[in-house]
Amino acid sequence: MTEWQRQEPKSALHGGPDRDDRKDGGDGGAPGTGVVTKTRPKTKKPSMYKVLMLNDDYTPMEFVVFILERLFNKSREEATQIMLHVHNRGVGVCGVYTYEVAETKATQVMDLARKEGHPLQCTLEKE
Ligand code: TYC
Repeated sequence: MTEWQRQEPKSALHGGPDRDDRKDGGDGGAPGTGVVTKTRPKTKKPSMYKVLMLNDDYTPMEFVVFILERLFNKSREEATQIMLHVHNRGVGVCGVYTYEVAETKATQVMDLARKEGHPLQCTLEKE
């Protein structure tokens, strides 16, 4: 389990780098008479970003399906559904990732498309 997934307070008995084991309460009192306190490190879930694919009139359907299989690990069936959704509705979700992964995927889509002479475009949307 990663740090940001932890829901329960950590036991003071299980020390980490943030452990405060000053048993005198930090007040300089008699040793062994203080209260053991425990602070949790401030951790946050990473923000997630949708990679959105936009429709256009020129990119071949088969190329879009290929991209969804190759870069977004979709099955042929799932890729075809997403492609048709984008074709019919104008925009669709390819996947949801942390920022750097989403940015990289969107760039890879557009680089591959441009190499093949297709105008396919992707954008990111914060969830
Ligand atoms: N509209 C394109 C066509 O008819 C197919 C297409 C689908 C293009 C999805 C882009 O994101 C896209 N050839």
